[in-house]
Amino acid sequence: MSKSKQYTPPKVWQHDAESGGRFASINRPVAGATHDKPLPVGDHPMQLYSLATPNGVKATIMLEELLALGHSGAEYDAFLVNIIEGDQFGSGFVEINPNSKIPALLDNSTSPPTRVFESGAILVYLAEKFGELLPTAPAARAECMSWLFWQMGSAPYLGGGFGHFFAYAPEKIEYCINRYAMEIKRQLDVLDQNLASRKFLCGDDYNIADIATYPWYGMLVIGDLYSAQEFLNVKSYKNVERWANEIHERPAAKRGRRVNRVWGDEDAQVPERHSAEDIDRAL
Ligand SMILES: N[C@@H](CCC(=O)N[C@@H](CS)C(=O)NCC(=O)O)C(=O)O
Repeated sequence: MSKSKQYTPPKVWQHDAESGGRFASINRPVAGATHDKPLPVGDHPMQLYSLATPNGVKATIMLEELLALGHSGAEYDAFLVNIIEGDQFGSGFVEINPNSKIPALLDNSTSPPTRVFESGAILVYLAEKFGELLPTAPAARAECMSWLFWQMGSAPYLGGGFGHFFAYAPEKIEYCINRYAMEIKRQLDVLDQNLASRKFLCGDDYNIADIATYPWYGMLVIGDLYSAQEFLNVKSYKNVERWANEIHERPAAKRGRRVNRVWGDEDAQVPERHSAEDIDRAL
C-alpha cells in the first residue's frame, strides 16, 4: 500500500514539510514577494517576463505572429524568469503579476505602462491592441473566446493533474494517474471531434484559441510534453495531430518556442530575446 493511501488528513492542514516532487521547493501556501528584485527593462514597447513552458510559449508565438504581420509595435524584450530559482517571487515580478506565475507582460507604449498577467489575458490584450487573430463579429468572437476559455480551464488538468502525477510526483499513484489520464483523453477527443470538420479550432482561420491550445495539446501529441505519447496513445487523435503539425511548422511557432528556453538542444535555446537576430541565430 502506498503512503498516500494511509494518509489521514489532520483537522487543520499545516505546511510543515515539502511535498516532494520536481517543483516542491518553489511551492508555498502564501502569496507575495520573498525578496527585493526590480525587473530589467529593455527598449522595446513590449516587455515580457517569462519561460518557455507551454504557458510562456503562448505569449512568444503571439508576439512573433504579430511581428510577422508587420506590427512593429509588437517588438519585445523577453527576459528570463527562472521559476525553479524563485524569480517569480521577486518584488518587481510580483508587481506585474501578484499570482507569481509566468508569463507576465508590461506594455511600455501606454502611459502609464499596462501590466497584463495570465496567458489568456495576454493573448486577448495583444489581439485587441493590434486588431489581429481575434475575430470581431460577435458569433465568431464568441466561438474564439469559448475555445480560449476551454483551454485556460482545461490546461491545469493536463499540467497540474496529468503531467504532475505522471511525470513529476515523487511516487506513481495509480488512482491519480488514472483519474487524469481519463480526463486528458476525453479532452483530446473533444479537440479531435471538433477538428474533424475544421481546419483550426474555430473554423478556417487560425486565431488566439489555436495559439493557446497548441503548446499544450499540440505539443502533447507531437511528443514534447511529459513523454506521454505512447501512454495516452496520442497517435489515435488523427485530427489533433494534423492540426498540431500545421501550427508546429508556422515560422512564428518555430521562433516563439525557442524564446526563454533554457533546456534541450543548446543551439535552439534563446534565453533572452531583444531582437529578431537573437532568434535567427537559433533557427
Ligand atoms: N493560468 C496561468 C498559469 C501560469 C503558470 O502556471 N505558470 C507556471 C509555469 S507554466 C509558473 O509560473 N509556475 C511557477 C510557480 O508555480 O511558482 C497562465 O495561463 O498564465
